[in-house]
Amino acid sequence: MARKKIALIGAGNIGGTLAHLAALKGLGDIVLFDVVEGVPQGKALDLSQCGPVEGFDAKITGTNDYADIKDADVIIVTAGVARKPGMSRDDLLGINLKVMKAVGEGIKNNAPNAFVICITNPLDAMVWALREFSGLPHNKVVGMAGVLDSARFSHFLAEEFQVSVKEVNSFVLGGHGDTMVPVVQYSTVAGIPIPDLIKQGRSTKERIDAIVQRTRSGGGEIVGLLKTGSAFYAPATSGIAMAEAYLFDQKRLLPCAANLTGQYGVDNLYVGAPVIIGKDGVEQVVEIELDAEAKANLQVSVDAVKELLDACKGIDSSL
Ligand code: TXD
Repeated sequence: MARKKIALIGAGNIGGTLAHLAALKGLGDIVLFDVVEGVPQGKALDLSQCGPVEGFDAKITGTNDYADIKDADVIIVTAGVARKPGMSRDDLLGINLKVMKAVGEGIKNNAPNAFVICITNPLDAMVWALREFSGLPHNKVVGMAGVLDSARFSHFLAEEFQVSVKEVNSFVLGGHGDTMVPVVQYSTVAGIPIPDLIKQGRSTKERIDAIVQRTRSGGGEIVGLLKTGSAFYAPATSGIAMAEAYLFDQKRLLPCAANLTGQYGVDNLYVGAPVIIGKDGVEQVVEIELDAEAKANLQVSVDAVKELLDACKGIDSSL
């Protein structure tokens, strides 16, 4: 069987880490695309030279030409610019919208059958715009945020309860940003819901509330420490988990930014929700019963996403 082809649009911090992980995990041949000349080629050569040490034969190439992503099976998009001091949110939206337009057209013309995972911020707006510009079916375009946000939540919970991360299962829903909704009700340690563990005296509501807050500002905490960029190891790992669910038809139930069609009272909007990912991409959006607090928080998050989309439509009249 021919090797799968993984195209990574954006060869920055996350793009490079995605390529490294995809090669180590033997997911297929890898094409790194970027608008900057030399960077994808240089990273591809460096990564190729891991092959003899790690024992992988994946072909890793760098390019500035969309023709090279032809017939890719999976495309992960991290292309864009980060917000710089003095840049308004709308300035950033305008720049990254243009990037999504170019990427969407590149995908439409070269790899219309791919499963596309968008990581670029502001995530919920960019994944929606990328879907619009590429014209791919909604089930084949998905955004990565919930897997990362849940990983952060789970990491903090494992520390709190002093157990292996393997025992922790957690869910973060809604938009990617300050309004995300870590769902305590459905987060468990070895199947035991967090509220029950609080009742048992293993933690307190105040401590869990603090963890929820730390999860919400998890990206900012890392930016504050790094100063020159944002998190990239865990975002890349999370993107790869989604790619694997598709490539290996794993039917994993993962929180992803997916197009909702009435679920959670949301219609035709990309918002973080639990979805099943398998060989057909997003195969199902799973609705879970939320308590009043989570429901209200999700509404705030959905409203924030809607506001972002309205801003996008104001910037690009073709949307
Ligand atoms: O949970 C999440 N979704 C996220 C999102 C978690 C962490 C970071 N998140 C966002 O991912 C972040 O805010 C950025 O929007 C993306 C990529 O983050 P990364 O850390 O990889 O950014 P870099 O290192 O700046 O890389 C971006 C690359 C860089 O090499 C640019 O030259 C390239 O994107 N770029 C382009 N590539 C292709 N096409 C176009 N038009 C283009 N413009 C810039």
